[in-house]
Parts: sequence; structure tokens; C-alpha cells
Amino acid sequence: MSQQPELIVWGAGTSRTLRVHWILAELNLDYDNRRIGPRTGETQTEAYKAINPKAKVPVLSHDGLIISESFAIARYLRRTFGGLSTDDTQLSPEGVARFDELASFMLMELDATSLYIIRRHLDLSQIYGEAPNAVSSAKTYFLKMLGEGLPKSALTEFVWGRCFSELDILLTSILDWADAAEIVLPEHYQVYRHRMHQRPAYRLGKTNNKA
Ligand SMILES: N[C@@H](CCC(=O)N[C@@H](CS)C(=O)NCC(=O)O)C(=O)O
Repeated sequence: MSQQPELIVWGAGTSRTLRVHWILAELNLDYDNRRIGPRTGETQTEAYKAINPKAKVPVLSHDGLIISESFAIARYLRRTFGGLSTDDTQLSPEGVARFDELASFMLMELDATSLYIIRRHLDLSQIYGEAPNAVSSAKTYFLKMLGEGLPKSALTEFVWGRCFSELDILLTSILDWADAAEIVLPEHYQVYRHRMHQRPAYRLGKTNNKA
């Protein structure tokens, strides 16, 4: 790998931290990988809260600039270091609007409103309380949103335009998370996910994301 300005990543072991390790691998960037995990106490130290007062992972530091939020980190790295191609449609006003629409949809409807509800009331029920109805309706809602939010044609190659982007990282990490939550994905999503898993950078990102 080539010489790079100092990059440090805190966080490993979750679908959200994977987003950061995967884009770093796509961009062929070296970094200091601090594999701290959520719910281990490592995010609750005063030293870590001085870096991220939200006490969450992932976090990136680039030459002292601190950024939290997995997708914002992926966007920053892509914009700052380049290295991923774009096509004309992606760069058009319509393409940019579509990017924002897809990102908002995935982060709000799939990640926050569905998968995180399941996590809170299943794996983290000792903190947030058991809520079987909320879990089962979040699973149903997730599948409804998958069906309505993305046409089948958006999954034949890349989810946005004709080039791989951080939206493919976002969607694949969401599908991995859903699979781990025992949600049975529609066939075309399984095919898309399998294809993304063949990318060498996905595999390297997975290895670097091991807690
Ligand atoms: N929206 C944030 C969510 C970050 C988040 O909730 N991270 C979890 C792990 S996936 C966490 O660090 N929880 C804190 C803790 O449990 O100590 C992102 O995408 O980065």
C-alpha cells in the first residue's frame, strides 16, 4: 500500500464499522486500526469520549480531524482520497439527487427504523427492554421497504449508476446485518449481496473489521 497521511479508525465487529474498513480497502489506504468494540466498555472511557462524546463506533481521525457516523466517514474518505470512478449520470443533478434519496432511504428506513429497532429489543433487550411486537413489525417493515424502495433493476449491477459507490457498501452492510438478524432476503438481493462479497476490498474490509 502507498504512503498516506495519518488515518486512525476506532471500531470493529459491527455492520456499521465494516462500512469504514471496506471503503478504506477500496481506496487502498493504510490506517491505524484500533479494534475497540461496542458494549465492551472501551467506548465508555473518558479518553474515548473525548474523541467521540456519543461513545459510539466507528470514528475516523484524519490528521486530527475527527469524524463519526459510518456513512459520513465513507463519504469523507471517498471525497478526500478519490479513487472510485463515477459516470456522467451519477454526476448530473438528477444523479446527485438520486444518491441523496437512496442514502436517506437506507439510513433511515432500513438501518435506523428497522434493523436498529430489532437490535435494541432483541440483542440489547437488557438495556432497552423486550418488545417482541416491535421486533416482528420491524422485520416486516424492513422487507416491505426493500420491496418498495429499490426496483429490481437497481440491483443488477450497482445500486447507483453504473459504477461502484459507497451506496453499495451501505446496502451490502445492511443486507449482511439483516441476514444476521435472520431476515430471509428476496432472491435478487441475495444475488446482489453475493456479488458484492466477491470484491477483494470487501474481503479485506471484513478481515480488518474482526474485533
Ligand atoms: N449512526 C451511527 C451508529 C453508530 C452506533 O450506534 N454504533 C454502535 C455499534 S454499531 C455503538 O457504538 N454503540 C455504542 C456502545 O454500544 O458502546 C453510525 O452509522 O456510525
